[in-house]
Amino acid sequence: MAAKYGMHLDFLKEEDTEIYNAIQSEKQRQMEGIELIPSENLVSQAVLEAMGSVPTNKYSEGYPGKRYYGGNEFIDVIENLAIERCKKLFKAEHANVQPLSGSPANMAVYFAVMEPNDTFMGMKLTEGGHLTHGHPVNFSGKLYNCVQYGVDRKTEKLDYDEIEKQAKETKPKLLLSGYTAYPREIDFKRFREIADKVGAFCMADIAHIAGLCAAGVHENPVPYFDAVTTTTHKTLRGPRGAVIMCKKDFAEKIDKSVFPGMQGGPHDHITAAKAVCFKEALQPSFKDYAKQIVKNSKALAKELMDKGLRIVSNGTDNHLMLVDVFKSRGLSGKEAELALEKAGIYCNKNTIPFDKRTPWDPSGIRIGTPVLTTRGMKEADMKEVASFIAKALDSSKSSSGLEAIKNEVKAFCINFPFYR
Ligand code: DSN
Repeated sequence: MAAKYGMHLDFLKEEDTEIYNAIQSEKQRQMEGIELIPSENLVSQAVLEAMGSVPTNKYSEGYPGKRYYGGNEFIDVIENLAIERCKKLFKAEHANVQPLSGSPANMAVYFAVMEPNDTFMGMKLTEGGHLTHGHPVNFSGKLYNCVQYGVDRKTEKLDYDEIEKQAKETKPKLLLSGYTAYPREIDFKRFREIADKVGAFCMADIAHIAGLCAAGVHENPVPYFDAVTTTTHKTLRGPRGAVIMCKKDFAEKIDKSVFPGMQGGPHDHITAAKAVCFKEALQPSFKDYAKQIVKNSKALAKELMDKGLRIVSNGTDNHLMLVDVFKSRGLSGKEAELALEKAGIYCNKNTIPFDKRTPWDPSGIRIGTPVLTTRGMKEADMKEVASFIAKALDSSKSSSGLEAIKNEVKAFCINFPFYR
């Protein structure tokens, strides 16, 4: 089977062999391994080319039609295309495509609608939230009075009645629905209702599930939330970066919060790549891709459960799942991550709800299917992937056993080429 895309690095090869070699080795690692980190993906050649192009040379502080530098005629074309495509894809009233990444995107929204010490509500990091959702070591937990919600101890799923109760008690100025390690579908309508009941600004961070929302596979909160942030490089399959979408009423404040409030010159080559990514996600084939991500994820969860591995909340509705390796195999998340890595299978250690272990060496691992689906794998292939995972976990103490699995993984991956 032929690879889908090539990489053209001829000048780099001539000029800087060390970096060229490291990039080639990284490409080989990506192609020869099973990539299960659910926040990663493989971008198309068109996205790669846009990222490696000359808009990187330009300064363009400001917004289309109102820049602080000359010579932005074509950068305006690029940014306007990115904005219009983003709005179309997510049915957004307004889009800011300049945030450099997810954390600054969240920060820009907080800065636009809250004052220091205001109260906001977000999900606990250890139960599926993100650092920027109010963790004490992060600016969000330091600057604001953070009320953290979690999952129900028994179901390991969100308990919307409990969230409503907490919101009524604490009266947050902003209610955030956002997750990096939550495997279930979100009831965004219920979040909106809760926010309305307590008069909170209603925000979502859909970084992980943006591709699913854009494709209509999961509900898209953009049309009725006040503001929604997302990174562009996860299920959305674009360049590293982020966008903020919001109601027209908040557009000016949020734009000002991004620039001049926080950021300087936008990364125009990345804006170009975001525009390409949105165009790709608007194609009918992207809907099939997003559906297949979820089909693969459900198939993988079932196969792993059949092998006696406990999956948090007993399954998944989206692109990811949490495997309780400590309970199922007596391995810590760190030990499991390392064993899998030695077998050419990549994941990240992750806390599971109510974890008694530390985030540095927790009880679980987080795995997902966006990359495998991009490579063309289907449900039947998840059987193989699950076998490799289980075998590697069971061989965690045997270097030669893990090395042998790595060779099998490589032979399997050759059937799903992507970059030449
Ligand atoms: N680091 C990202 C993730 O892996 O989920 C979130 O920002």
